Amino acid sequence: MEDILEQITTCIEFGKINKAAPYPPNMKDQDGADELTKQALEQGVKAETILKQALITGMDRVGKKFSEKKIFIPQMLMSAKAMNAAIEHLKPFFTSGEIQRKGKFILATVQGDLHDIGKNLVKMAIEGSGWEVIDLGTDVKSEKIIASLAENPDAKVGLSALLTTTMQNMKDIVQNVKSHYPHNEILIGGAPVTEDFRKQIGADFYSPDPQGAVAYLNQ
Ligand code: B1M
Repeated sequence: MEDILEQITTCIEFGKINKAAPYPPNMKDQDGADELTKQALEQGVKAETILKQALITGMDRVGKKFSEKKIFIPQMLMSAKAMNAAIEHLKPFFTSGEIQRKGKFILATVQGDLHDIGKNLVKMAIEGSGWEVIDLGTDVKSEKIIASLAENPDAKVGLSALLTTTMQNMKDIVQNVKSHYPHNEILIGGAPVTEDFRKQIGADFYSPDPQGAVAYLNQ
């Protein structure tokens, strides 16, 4: 069992999606996260064990290397795709409740902003660490977040902004959401966002990268 879990972890770490995928070249023609996850389930390995001991471990390695600038966005996207391929096999177990999620995380790119690559990376990392992510998409107004919180009152909220102009919208959203839900934590990020800005607008946590957000949520 240890062996197949380590093989899956390696696939996530290096972005090997499936056997047909040519990337990474040194793993050509080998089974990827897709086939190995299916095989592990067929061998009777529990879905939760695969999630925690293989997938999350792989994503932790990816996040660490990304933070240390040993890998970059393209590699991280390949790992995210490999993770998605594996997660597809685990979905029925999430739905049945066999795998317990750590909590819910509402994620959005703020009003006026259409950039979603960073948000999607944050989504992958947080989902990969065992949280249920409610992705509200891009150009999201505070009303939509408040409506989502009404349905998911224990959820934490994550906001992404890429434009200096939409940072103002981030401020308005944080203040509006906090006026309705003062106890729900709000995490913020995005290229122009800083720790100083977080303090100014009253958000709870700022992270420059997805891994920091994961570490904060899991602490
Ligand atoms: Co636009 N764009 N763009 N763009 N774009 C930037 C951001 C810009 C810096 C380019 C430039 O001028 N050098 C500039 C902003 C300038 C400014 O505000 N100071 C800019 C502009 C001006 C614009 C338009 C206004 C251009 C125009 O139409 N005149 C327009 C705006 C549209 C809109 O949003 N309303 C626009 C449009 C676009 C495209 C649609 C073409 C495309 C977006 C496609 C998409 O996202 N689906 C695009 C792109 C690709 C970029 C650049 C080139 C790349 C952005 C990106 O994806 N980076 C960008 C220049 C650049 O950054 N080099 C640029 C990679 C991504 C992984 O990084 O999102 O920062 P990032 O996410 C990081 C971290 O910030 C963090 O994790 C991620 C991984 O480390 N993070 C979080 C992000 N969110 C987080 C949340 C967290 C925690 C961490 O907790 C919740």
